[in-house]
Amino acid sequence: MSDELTDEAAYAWPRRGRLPHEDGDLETRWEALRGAGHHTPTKQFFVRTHTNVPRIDVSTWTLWLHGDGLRDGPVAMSYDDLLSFPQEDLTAFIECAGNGRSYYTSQQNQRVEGTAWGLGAVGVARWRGVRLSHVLEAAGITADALDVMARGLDDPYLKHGRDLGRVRRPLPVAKAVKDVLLAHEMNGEPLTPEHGYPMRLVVPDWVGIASIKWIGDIEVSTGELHSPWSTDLYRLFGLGHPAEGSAPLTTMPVKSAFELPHGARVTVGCDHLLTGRSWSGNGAIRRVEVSTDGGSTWTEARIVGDRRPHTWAQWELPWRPERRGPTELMARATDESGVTQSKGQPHNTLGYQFAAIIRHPVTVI
Ligand SMILES: Nc1nc2c(c(=O)[nH]1)N[C@H]1C(S)=C(S)[C@@H](COP(=O)(O)O)O[C@H]1N2
Ligand SMILES: [Mo]
Repeated sequence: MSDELTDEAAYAWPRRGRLPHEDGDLETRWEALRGAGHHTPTKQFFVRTHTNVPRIDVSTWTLWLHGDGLRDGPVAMSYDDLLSFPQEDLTAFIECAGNGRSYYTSQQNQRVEGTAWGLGAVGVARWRGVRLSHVLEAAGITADALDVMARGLDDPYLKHGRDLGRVRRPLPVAKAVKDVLLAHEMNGEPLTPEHGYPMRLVVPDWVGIASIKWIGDIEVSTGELHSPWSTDLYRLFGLGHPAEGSAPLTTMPVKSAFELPHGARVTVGCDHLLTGRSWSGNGAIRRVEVSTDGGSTWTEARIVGDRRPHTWAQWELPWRPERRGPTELMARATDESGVTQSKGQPHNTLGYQFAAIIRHPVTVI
């Protein structure tokens, strides 16, 4: 069995680069991850930016910490101050809350608002930086601090003409001190401008909006903090949800994707190796099953390499299609918490957290 598809026609679509969306966001092409190693190459990592990409000079940049949750008042830390803390590496995915949004429409015939992502608004990188807990301790965080709120240095965000201010979102102190990284490197290089240079938060397992890029300040508060990104956005709205929306979204649910273009053509009677990745904010992936007949029968895929929390599991399954014509590939994963991807996803108006099984059309020729 070769580890390449025998049919090169399956890769007639561009393998490199990213798919641009109307609003300027860039989506990773899943087919380009085949053979790419565990981490998403930085040049292929999706980009989600609300406004602009600020150009920041590290020699004058500081991180400003402030708020009533600091014992001795505001603190400013330079880039070098932050580099003097112990450095840590973390392999973790960042995933937009709206990843998979287009499937509400294409699979469920529902209207949703926001970037029409396929499944490529997720990426895994090796992040290097300092633990936010160390920085907060050094800044004198009080025992009764409840929330922190990081804010970006990108331009204020205008939504339907309303100025929502700079991108910012509260994070409970409990999560902030548990496993959040203040990262300055991505895959062994300084962060690129589009991914948050000089520093960004990496909030493992949570909605991507928590991982604030181009961080400029952090408010530390003994009371609850709010921003439009926790009240009007990144909650579930619509039928079946409270009028004010669900609780602010946190952990990303279990998902799976094939490293193959939608609409790929594969040759009948030949050996193919289906490959893909599954990930969950609720822990490592326990099991992945694949169907090549539109969900009638399922076979367990072989997990290749490690199963770890905060990152995806890679998997493969040999396939020799016996009949010509269109079919649908499906993958469904089960995560450490015991949750398995299911057939449908309850609707929400902003199209967040689509985690149902994706029907991946291919044609056997
Ligand atoms: N300052 C700032 N941080 C931000 C954003 C932004 O627009 N401004 N976008 C957020 C969203 S919605 C996501 S999904 C991730 C995307 O990170 P990436 O562009 O590095 O993939 O960054 C988050 N952090
Ligand atoms: Mo996002």
